Parts: sequence; structure tokens; C-alpha cells
Amino acid sequence: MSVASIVILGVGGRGCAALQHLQQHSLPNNISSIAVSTDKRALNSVLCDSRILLGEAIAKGRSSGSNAELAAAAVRETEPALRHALMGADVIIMLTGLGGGNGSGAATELAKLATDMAIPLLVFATLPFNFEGKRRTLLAQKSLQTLQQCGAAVVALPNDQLQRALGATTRLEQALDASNQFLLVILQQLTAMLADTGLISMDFNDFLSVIKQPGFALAGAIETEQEQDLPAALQQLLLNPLLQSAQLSQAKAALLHIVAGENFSLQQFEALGQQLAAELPNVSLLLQGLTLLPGKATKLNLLLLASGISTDCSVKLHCV
Ligand SMILES: Nc1nc2c(ncn2[C@@H]2O[C@H](COP(=O)(O)OP(=O)(O)OP(=O)(O)O)[C@@H](O)[C@H]2O)c(=O)[nH]1
Ligand SMILES: [Mg+2]
Repeated sequence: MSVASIVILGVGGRGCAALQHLQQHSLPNNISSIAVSTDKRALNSVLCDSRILLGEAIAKGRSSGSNAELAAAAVRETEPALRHALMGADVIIMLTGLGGGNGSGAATELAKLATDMAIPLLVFATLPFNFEGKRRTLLAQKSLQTLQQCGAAVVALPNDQLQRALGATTRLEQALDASNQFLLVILQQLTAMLADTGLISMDFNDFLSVIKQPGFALAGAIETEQEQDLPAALQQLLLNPLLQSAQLSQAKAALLHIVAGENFSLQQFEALGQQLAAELPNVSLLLQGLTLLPGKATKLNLLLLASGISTDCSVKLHCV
């Protein structure tokens, strides 16, 4: 069986910042990271496998200046290079900040390109802070709709939830770090799961059948100690405010992947599945995978991806 080719695509300032954070930690070999932006300076500062400058002729190597139309046109100008870079990818995981020019205009145009190339797309998109104003929020809302129309599974990460998760007095820099860290843990566990054969394995097609459900998706992951009470660990994962952007109970498909020490029992495996199933009354596909670590490992990783959630965009943005 050939190894799936996974492209992580960082789009615009936020996407590139998230990619940079990921690249500072190790990811499996089958992941290729590509940064794209109209902004040459921002692009050159990102650590990644390749960079594609969007629309050099029309954007002149500068940011789009919050102009989504310009950023979308920049993608169209650069389409041959983008097609070449994405050719052969089995999935694209896009990281972006909706509300920005690149983050909205380029991201949605790239989603259309992925659809045209028949490459499944999973998007992790931040939604603007309230203090950034109505214009950005409306742009983000419109982009969410376009991404969904393209058939992408979209994990929306409202930036204002950072305040709820960390407390009102948290410094902005700390909040942005926390957001990068949240994404890092998910992507590390997701890519490790896809690279791993596991005991009860979750293969690439299982993952695809979850993300091919269009609509909103939810993702969460935790790393903890094996001694911890497992139901409490799953509950802790589910209660993370950064995961509260859509109704988990509406999910039509979900996967739970567990990494545990070799003492992990069948009963524990089953109990976690039942606990999750109770949260998902509308699910028609629930997949559960397990990787056992050799020796007396004290680590427990839980990764949850749920999809097919059709929340109204305005409802979604009210929680920012
Ligand atoms: N969580 C988080 N959100 C960010 C970060 N940087 C930007 N954002 C969010 O992403 C949105 C888009 O910002 P950028 O990605 O910088 O904008 P851009 O897409 O490069 O857009 P232009 O520069 O106008 O072309 C912002 O409105 C913020 O809500 C970051 O480091 N962390
Ligand atoms: Mg920018």
C-alpha cells in the first residue's frame, strides 16, 4: 500500500504563522508544507518545504491590503504553479485566517482549485476577533459559506474563544501562541495516526470518509498521562472552549484515535467509544482506532475529528 501524500497549505499571514509553528516541531515524512501568500516578505520568513508567491504581477509582492478580490485574482494568476505543486496530493489540509485578504480571497479560490483537481480538503480556519470589526466578520462568514459549497470540511476556530479558554486578561501574544499550540497537537496526532499502522488501525480512507462529509467539522486532541481517568480525559477534550464552535451533537461522522500504553484494555477502548457515541446521536459513521506504545508508556493521546455539521453561519459567528 502506498503512503498517502498530504499537503499542509498555509494561506496568508495566519496560515503562514501556523505553518511556521508546525515546522518547528517534527512532522512525518509524507507531509509536504507549502506556504502561499501575495506577501513576499511574509512568505520568505516561513520555514516550509516550498513557497508560492501569489499574483506577482497584480499584487507586486505585497499583502493584499485586506482586499479579498485582489487575493483571489492573485490565485488565478498563479494557477499553473499552484496546480503543479498540488498535483498528486491525496488531501490538502489548509490553515488560514478568515477575514484577511489572503485568508479569505486566496483561501476560497484555492478551495475551488482543490475541488477542480478532485483533492479532498480539510480547512482549519480562524474567525476574526470581535474587536477587528464587522467588515472582517462578514467577510469571514461569506468565506465560510464558499468553503462549504466547495465541499470542504471546515474546522472553524473563533479567535474570541481564546479569551474564553484563557481568561480575559491574557496577553494577545499568549492567546495567539495557544491557538497555534491547539492546532499543533491536533495536526501532530492526525499525521502520526495516518503514518502509523496501529493495532486497530485508522487508515487514510477512514480519514477521508470522515472529512468528505461537507459542512463544519470539529477537531480536538489531548496529550495526557495514562494514569488519568479516561472518561475524564475525553470529557476534558470535549469541553475545550476552542472546540465549541459548532454543535458536536449534529455530527454525521466521527473518528476517535487513541494512543496508549500496552496495558490499555479492550474494556477501556469500548467504554471510550460508548462515551463518545452518547455525545453523537446523529452519527452514522463512528470510527475508533488504537495504537499501543511498547513498554510501560505513561502517555495517552486522544484525537477526535467529527464532521458533517451543518450549522448556520450566523449562529457560528455569534459565538465569536
Ligand atoms: N489565532 C490567530 N489568528 C490570527 C493570527 N494572525 C492573524 N490572525 C487572524 O487572521 C485574520 C487574517 O489575518 P492575516 O492572515 O494576517 O491576513 P492575510 O490573509 O495575510 O490578509 P492580507 O494581509 O490583507 O492580504 C486576522 O483578521 C485575524 O483574525 C495568528 O497568529 N493567530
Ligand atoms: Mg497578510
